[in-house]
Amino acid sequence: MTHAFIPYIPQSFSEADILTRSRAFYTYMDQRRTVRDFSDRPVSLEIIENIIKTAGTAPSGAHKQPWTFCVVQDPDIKRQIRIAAEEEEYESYHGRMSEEWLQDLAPLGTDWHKPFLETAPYLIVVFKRLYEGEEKRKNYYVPESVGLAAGFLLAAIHHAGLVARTHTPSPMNFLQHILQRPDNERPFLLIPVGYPAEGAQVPDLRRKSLNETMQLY
Ligand code: IYR
Repeated sequence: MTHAFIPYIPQSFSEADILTRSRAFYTYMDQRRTVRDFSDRPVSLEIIENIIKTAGTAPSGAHKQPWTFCVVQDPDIKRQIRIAAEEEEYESYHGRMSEEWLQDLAPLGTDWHKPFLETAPYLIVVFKRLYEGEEKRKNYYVPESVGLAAGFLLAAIHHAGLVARTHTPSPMNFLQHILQRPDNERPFLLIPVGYPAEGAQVPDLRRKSLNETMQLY
């Protein structure tokens, strides 16, 4: 069975406009920052729904769309997640992470405390889906697909005017249990979303230059 094929309706910008748009989008995306201090200011659910719909426009292996976005707004569930994440993170920062890893993280000032898991109005927990249905139909390129969707999600959050961070408690199977997810799902990323706290600070990072990241052949 093939899909019905329909004409692709191309965008029709002039070349000059394409150049301007590419510059403007870069400048806008370059302002995105991982923010670790959140305000508890509420955000309407419709905004989160639009952001997740945007994430769902990402390409995926065989168009299987192997992702589930769990949106947590319930304070009790957020608290359970914070407690479990901090337990794991405490262990990670006190022995599970190598000296080299801790040294690499030191400039960012992170530690095992994760208050944003309760402060942010929403936690989006991204799950990857390994297979589908009773017959366990396979999904393909799952980490690539879900990684792309998570990238679209972060871009949509920034575009909407909100902030996020990617949190990767390790191990993070507690998310599977707290959110009672089925066997075919595995936690992929935990992304708190909201407004930045007043006076929130970010490290003064420098991004690699084009010379360092692009090779022209
Ligand atoms: N998962 C921990 C540690 C951590 C690891 C990396 I790599 C980071 O870029 C930042 C943090 C945490 O979320 O704090």
